[in-house]
Amino acid sequence: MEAVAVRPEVAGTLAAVDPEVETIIRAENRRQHNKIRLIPSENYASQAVLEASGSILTNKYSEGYAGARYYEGQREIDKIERLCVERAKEVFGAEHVNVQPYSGSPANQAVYVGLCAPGDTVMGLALAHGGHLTHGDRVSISGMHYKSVQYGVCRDSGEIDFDQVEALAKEHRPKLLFCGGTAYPRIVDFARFAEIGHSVGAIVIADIAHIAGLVAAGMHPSPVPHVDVVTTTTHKSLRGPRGGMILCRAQYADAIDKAVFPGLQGGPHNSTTAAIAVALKEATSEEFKLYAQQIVANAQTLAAALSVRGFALSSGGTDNHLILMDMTNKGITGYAMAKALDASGIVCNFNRVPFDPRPARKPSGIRIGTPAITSRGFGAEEMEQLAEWMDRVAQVRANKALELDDRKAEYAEITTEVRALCARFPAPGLLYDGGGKPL
Ligand code: DSN
Repeated sequence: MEAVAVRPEVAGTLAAVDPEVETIIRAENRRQHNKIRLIPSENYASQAVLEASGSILTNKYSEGYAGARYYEGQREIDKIERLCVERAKEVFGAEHVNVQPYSGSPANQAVYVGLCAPGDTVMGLALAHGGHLTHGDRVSISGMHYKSVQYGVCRDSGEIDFDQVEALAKEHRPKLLFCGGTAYPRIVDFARFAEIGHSVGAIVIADIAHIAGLVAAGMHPSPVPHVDVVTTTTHKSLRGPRGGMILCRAQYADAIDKAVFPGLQGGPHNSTTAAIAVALKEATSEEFKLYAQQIVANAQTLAAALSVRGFALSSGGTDNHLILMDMTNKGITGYAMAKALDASGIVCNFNRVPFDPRPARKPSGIRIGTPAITSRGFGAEEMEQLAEWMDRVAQVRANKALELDDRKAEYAEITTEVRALCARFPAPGLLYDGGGKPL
């Protein structure tokens, strides 16, 4: 029998079909290996998560929920979604879980759509104090379509100003009270938020996107016993694919599910659902518990090493995976520090610090975190080395006597040292050749 001719662009690998895209992915693979990635919301997903994420489940449409879809052919997809939901319920102890939100912002938007109406009053931590755009910031739909009241942190401690939260809650009686954030280095007192919110009749929502992995591993207190709804992404400290979840009490299940579909979204991304299920399985392992412990240990070691070198840490340190610091006392902006670090092989993001007089595009601070570097095995020794490099970079950037070329030479020297360290720590999920070199 003659072989059936298969069109090469269908049968071929990515490299054969689209070398342009393949080349870019390879370059990003090398970047993720060669750089020290300190953006606290990023990580390295495991090979197993990546496999599920890139699977043929992406070929299927599945509007609706398991057992009640609008398309036929859902036998396997229903199994995947049910498995994912059951694992999420078990990991977080939740009554109901929706695993379909495309990411964290759509998850939060579904809470607004499901649990309040445009024009209602909502409360959240201000973006400039460590909250998220979707917690009521004026440039986000959450601040445009709802009457947003924003609370902040105390100027002296850098911790949530609960007197303000309480006073604003009593004055404005919000329908929704959000807690949690994206640049808050301390334990969030979910019980206190719940007490305040419930005393004024608010539905209380905890956004645990950043700390979901720490909560899963017991390294941060869980909001589930206290609040009504929990939202999260799945790709930060939880180390899954890019996705979102909503956990809620049974009484809100129907409203949340309807808000996600058909309120906001069409078909769920089934390959993502499968990959979330894999990440949740990984999160129950002993190895993951040790990983989460090491994330916090590394962040605290790094915070101490930076403090000793005179860096001004927001709230004085960290309880979690994240450090926020003001570069003003080092004579540079956070923007300048982030660019200088990047030129030295160390990747973070510039960030406003609480009460920052500078604008969001050129703020005073930087935000760093340890989930990704902990995934590749960095420990206490590497944290000391990292603080040393960061100090060198800050000094070089602040030294006005240095010519640009001298500055670049210093950054290049640090980059070489960074690469040498990274070579000793292959990262999960990246592509390497037989000799351990990134492809
Ligand atoms: N972009 C995420 C972060 O970096 O924290 C929040 O959406």
